[in-house]
Amino acid sequence: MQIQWYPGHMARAERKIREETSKADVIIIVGDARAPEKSVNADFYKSIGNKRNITVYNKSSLADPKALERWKQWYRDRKDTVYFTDCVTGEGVGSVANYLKGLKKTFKFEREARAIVAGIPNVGKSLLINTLCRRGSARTGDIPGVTRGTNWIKSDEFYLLDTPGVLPPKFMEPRDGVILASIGCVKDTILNREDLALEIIAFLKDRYPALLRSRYKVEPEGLTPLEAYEAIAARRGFILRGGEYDYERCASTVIDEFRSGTIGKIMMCLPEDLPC
Ligand SMILES: Nc1nc2c(ncn2[C@@H]2O[C@H](COP(=O)(O)OP(=O)(O)OP(=O)(O)O)[C@@H](O)[C@H]2O)c(=O)[nH]1
Ligand SMILES: [Mg+2]
Repeated sequence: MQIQWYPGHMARAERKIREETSKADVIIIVGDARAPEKSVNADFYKSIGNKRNITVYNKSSLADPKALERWKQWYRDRKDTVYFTDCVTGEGVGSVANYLKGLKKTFKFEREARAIVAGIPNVGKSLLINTLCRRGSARTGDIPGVTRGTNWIKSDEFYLLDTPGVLPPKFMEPRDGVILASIGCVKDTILNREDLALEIIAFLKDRYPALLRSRYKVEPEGLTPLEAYEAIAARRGFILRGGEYDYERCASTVIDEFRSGTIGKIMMCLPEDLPC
């Protein structure tokens, strides 16, 4: 599947973040807990220089708990401090708040800690800010590209900068684009939704066949991904007047249900999938 996007507005957003860096004490890099390592634009943060940073993987309630535990162990083994949060359940958000409050004490700031909240699109940066600040100041929404400019949001305890999502100028591996599109970090207008649905079904068939069975009552064993796609369309009655499958409607259903966790909790990649 080919994914292309116009990097102009991403480059502008990167520039804005760079401009604000000197005003901040720390950068909070937000990724998606369903794709650790793959959902952070590591090269960009390295290029900012020596700025203190922490990584927060959000939406942890949508992640496969067993696989998530393996990632947590992987980070513990590497002695990397990584936070896993969920803004809907509130899990882990208090730990990030404590870290920020601790900065003020540790460094004896006379003012509240200031953090830039940055990351790829749609991972929940703005909702994380609202949850941390206990207010609804930052605009949120379930499509990538909701936040357009940078905006400092103040609470009594810290200042947080909301920033637009930034994707890397190119993916390390072609599969990375599919991973990020599957979890909703790439605008749907720049990809083919039917191709994406097929990729999602192939992934589920490979890693989570039980979810295809339980959600769509389709037995994927022995079916190609396309046959499984058509079986889902048939099960759901997505048939056009001439008897053709309604591939488009089926794609929308599969993509939406996958991203929202309606199909089930998933993990897009495991530590052993990383290139050595
Ligand atoms: N289940 C779940 N949904 C979340 C969580 N955090 C955010 N969301 C939802 O994910 C969508 C994106 O959230 P935003 O906060 O707008 O994401 P963003 O990273 O600021 O997105 P851009 O500004 O477009 O880059 C919204 O529909 C949120 O309600 C979370 O922890 N769990
Ligand atoms: Mg936002």
